[in-house]
Amino acid sequence: MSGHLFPENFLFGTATAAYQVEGAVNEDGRGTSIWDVFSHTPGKTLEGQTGDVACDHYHRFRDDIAMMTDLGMKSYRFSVAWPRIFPEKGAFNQKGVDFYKRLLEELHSHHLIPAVTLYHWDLPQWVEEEGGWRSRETIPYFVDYAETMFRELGDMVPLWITHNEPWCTSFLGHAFGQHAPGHTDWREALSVSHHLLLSHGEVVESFRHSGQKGQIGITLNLTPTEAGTRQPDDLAIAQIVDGNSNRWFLDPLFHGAYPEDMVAFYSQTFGPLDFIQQGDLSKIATPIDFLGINYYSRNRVVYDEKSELFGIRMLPPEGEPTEMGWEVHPESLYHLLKRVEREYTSIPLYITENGAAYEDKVVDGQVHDEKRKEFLRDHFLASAKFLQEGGNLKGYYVWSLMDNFEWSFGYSKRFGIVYVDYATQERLVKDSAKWYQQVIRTRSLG
Ligand code: IFM
Repeated sequence: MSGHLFPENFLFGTATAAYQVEGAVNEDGRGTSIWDVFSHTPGKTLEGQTGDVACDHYHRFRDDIAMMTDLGMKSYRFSVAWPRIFPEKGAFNQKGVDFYKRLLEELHSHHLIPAVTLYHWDLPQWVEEEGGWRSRETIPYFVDYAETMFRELGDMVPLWITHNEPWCTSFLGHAFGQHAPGHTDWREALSVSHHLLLSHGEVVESFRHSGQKGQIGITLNLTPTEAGTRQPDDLAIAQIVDGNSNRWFLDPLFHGAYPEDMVAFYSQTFGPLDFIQQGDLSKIATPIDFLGINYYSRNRVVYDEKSELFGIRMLPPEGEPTEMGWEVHPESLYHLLKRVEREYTSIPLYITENGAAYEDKVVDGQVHDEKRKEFLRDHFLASAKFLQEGGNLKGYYVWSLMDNFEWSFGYSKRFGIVYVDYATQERLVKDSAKWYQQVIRTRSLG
């Protein structure tokens, strides 16, 4: 393909999240989040690493924005740390809001368009102590926080994202125990997924009533799932995995109903889903302005009666995986975008995250991250194909602007297109960032 692959107003950017980059966990009145508690609990993260300092973005955001500007970025996706705004129950913290005002003003002065995520996993600990996302009572707290943000920052934010990857909050956090708060109860995880979706719907409703000018959507991590063979058992298990990863979120948001096969499967396995109340589904399906998609890899699965996870066995990746062990499969991004368009919605789509962790080496002050460049090129090509076929894709955020705290993996996985030396906080622009700069400038892939 040659010429301009991306339209002139295409939003090229990078993404980060508060707990992964900000640091400054005890500054300006920030309260404790579930990730502070989790990462400080022995055995929960690699070598006990925490986000206490992270990339020190809280203090270095001006330099980081200057760097994004030099790289020609059009947009920056970041998240607000809820515990900076409401550190304790009923306590509003103006200093927390002021930080995000400074950040937004700096972005505006550099003509960078902000995309702001309200919830990227750092629940205030006081909310967790009242039952966290397991409790329906958390929804009004989230609505209150969101309304505060709309009021305080609304003039400066054109794109709002309610939740980032509710699958992770629900299942990594409450079924697999790998994320905060580290629970291992599937029934709980299902109630969490419902409360997250419902809180999303209520926040969208409230956003509409507020008369805000911006747009609002949600970001899902979607993982295309294929059966390893055409055997009925394998096809059936692939259907369940697809139901859990993708349809459990897409169906209620766009069709106003949970998928029937999954409702049957979950209620047979875990008992009645009585946390779903009359009227909830229509709230969840409140129309949104765009859908954010985070895409990293695909799943291939087979049925294995020995597997304790409902008979699911994941097949190993084909080809060389990334440092996360994830298969590299750009074709699945194209098929995923087509599926969302065919089965769910024609509203604008954004790839709100895509990227790869690879082991990076600094040689003479340079990082020649060929694999990441190739990964990004192939995924950009897949999305360009979707665009050329008339797909409604409006932007693409590479995960991540810079290396950062990769949750339970600590600092061991580097996703950045900018390298961070954690000892000095020095930033080094990797080759992939220089390549991305050319992509943005030429709107083609060279
Ligand atoms: O680092 C995470 C991010 O917080 C959410 N999406 C996936 C990324 C890579 O694992």
